[in-house]
Amino acid sequence: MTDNNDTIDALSHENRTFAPPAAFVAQAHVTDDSLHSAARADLESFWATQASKLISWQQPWDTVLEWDLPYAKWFVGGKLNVAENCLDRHVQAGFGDKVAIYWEGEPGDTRVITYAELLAEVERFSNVLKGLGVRKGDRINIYMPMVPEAAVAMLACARIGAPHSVVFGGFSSQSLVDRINDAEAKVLITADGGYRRGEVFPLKPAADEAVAQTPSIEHVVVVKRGNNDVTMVEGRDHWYHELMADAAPSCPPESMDSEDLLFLLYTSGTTGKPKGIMHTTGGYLTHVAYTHRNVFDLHRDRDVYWCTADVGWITGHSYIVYGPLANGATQVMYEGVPNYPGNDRFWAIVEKYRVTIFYTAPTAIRTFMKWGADEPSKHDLSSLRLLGTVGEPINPEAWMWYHENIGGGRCPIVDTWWQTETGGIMISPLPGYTTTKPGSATFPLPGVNIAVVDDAGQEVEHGGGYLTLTQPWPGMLRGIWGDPQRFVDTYWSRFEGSYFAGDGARLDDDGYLWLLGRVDDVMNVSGHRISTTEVESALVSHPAVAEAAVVGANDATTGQAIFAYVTLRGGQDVDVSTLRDHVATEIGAIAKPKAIFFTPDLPKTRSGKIMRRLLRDVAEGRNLGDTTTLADASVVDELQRRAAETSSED
Ligand code: 7RM
Repeated sequence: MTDNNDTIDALSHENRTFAPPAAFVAQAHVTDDSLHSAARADLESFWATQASKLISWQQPWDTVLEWDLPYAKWFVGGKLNVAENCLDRHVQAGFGDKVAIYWEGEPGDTRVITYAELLAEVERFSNVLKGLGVRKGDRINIYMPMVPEAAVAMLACARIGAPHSVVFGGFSSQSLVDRINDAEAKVLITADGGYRRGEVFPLKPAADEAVAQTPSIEHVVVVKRGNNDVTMVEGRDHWYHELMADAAPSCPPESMDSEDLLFLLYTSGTTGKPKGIMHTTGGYLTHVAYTHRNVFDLHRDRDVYWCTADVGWITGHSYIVYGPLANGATQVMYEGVPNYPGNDRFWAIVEKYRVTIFYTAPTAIRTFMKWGADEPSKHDLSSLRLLGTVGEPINPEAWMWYHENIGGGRCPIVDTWWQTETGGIMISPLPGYTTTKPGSATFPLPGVNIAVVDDAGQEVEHGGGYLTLTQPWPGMLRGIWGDPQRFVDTYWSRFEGSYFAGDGARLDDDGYLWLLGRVDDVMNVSGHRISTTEVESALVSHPAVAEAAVVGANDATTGQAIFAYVTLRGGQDVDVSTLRDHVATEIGAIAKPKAIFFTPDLPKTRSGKIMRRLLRDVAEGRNLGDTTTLADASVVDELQRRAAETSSED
């Protein structure tokens, strides 16, 4: 099923165990089986309890769940507003002066924003959007650096019932065009630029390029951050601070149906076209609040939480904006990279704000390992009490390094498995209850039901198979924007009656789950999902390229790295760096291939299918297995020769 069964075997036979430390258990929300047994006894009433305990409803629901596979509706008939849950109710409960966001700019500038201040800003910006003609149901695009205004924009959209579609600031203008046009967004919220690795990266010029090709966009709102030169188009473009200065201060939250669309978030699938994943209101908010509270053991009166994701990804949506704010958390938000001005920036931030809960990606941890344990040891990290990871499998070595060098041996680690589509965490330890094993995401959370199945869909009790979700859950995607058939085909057709996650998984003898990565043509580079087809399309769109095949090869730091094999059109010539830049222009810098090999032919089967396994073997420097099904075996010799002499670039 996967190419690296040896690694997988080694991984899932890891037998060190870590019971929750007594000091942690003594204060934890969850220390026993009670949530699990409640969920097992009655799934719907379990989730209904969470929804009424954690969320404020303007009107109660009539029905907890309507399940017409694969269409779920949660808390049907219930009314609520997400922004009201994240802001107003905390202020009304007397927490207006509590810090919501400690924001740290990359250059070292800071802002401290209380719940009352955040609410005031969101109310004003809600009125700004209304003033630009935005009405309930209109889609809004957001293309921003990691500044508080990104969260303000999302919450203002939620307040007035206008679904947002955030596009990661590292994506190209072409990616922005595709996403805006697919959603037919009316307004684009962006910034002049943001800070990254000590320099301003401009966003507005990319936004301008995009908006030239997006007929639905009527207005562009620009936050001033980078102070870089920008062109403002009269009548279309507006400075955020100017609009805010004139906006009315109060804006009542719109009453939203539990199943109204809250946001779209585009994610890569196995084709060249990203999918607009649809998330709705009541179920999503319940799921992220429940998981944020219990997986991170949030105690809002004393914790300082920090998730290092970008708001452009689902982790930023669920565990920077909606989950933490719904729970009234105090959190750190950081604008820049981990190595500016030095390799210890994250640890300086942990020390400065006395961060207690820290959530990051395995790729970051492996990078910190490379930088050495001296970096964290320059700082007092004793405030930390819980560590989390997300985005890709974490290897036991990285887990142990994190545990020892960041967690000081005292912090439980929650390895959280979930997806853009699941909305929130699905598989994770409960830190006050679950005994962990380094590298295993352990067990499904209470309220989540999974099965590992074989090719025929039969449940596997021990060993490897495909990860499926067997019951609906509140945060689940409700569809793919504009493409209902693709929703059914992608997730609900492979295994009858279950959601297919696209991941391989293995159950060890103790029933622990080991996530093994994607089983489809989706790569995972530094925790970011990138489709092989998307990169291939980008390469082929260059006039010199005839054909391209892209694979994700194992990489010690980034999990996978993108390797591309390219054949050129007759008489054409192009160099590697031009092609890499071309991919960055088409998709974004994160999709730049690490290596590009030019080859006169691609290895194909007799039926014309590109042999990806073989290309991965070449990329990973392995001996090639059976090549007898190849149409032309000499292609392979040539490939290996070229791979051996081409050294990969940065
Ligand atoms: C949250 C997020 C989803 C894909 C998923 C997996 C991989 C995520 C883990 C993981 C092993 C984990 N959303 N993945 N978390 N693999 N262990 N704890 O990352 O939509 O961008 O990606 O990421 O392959 O299908 S995502």
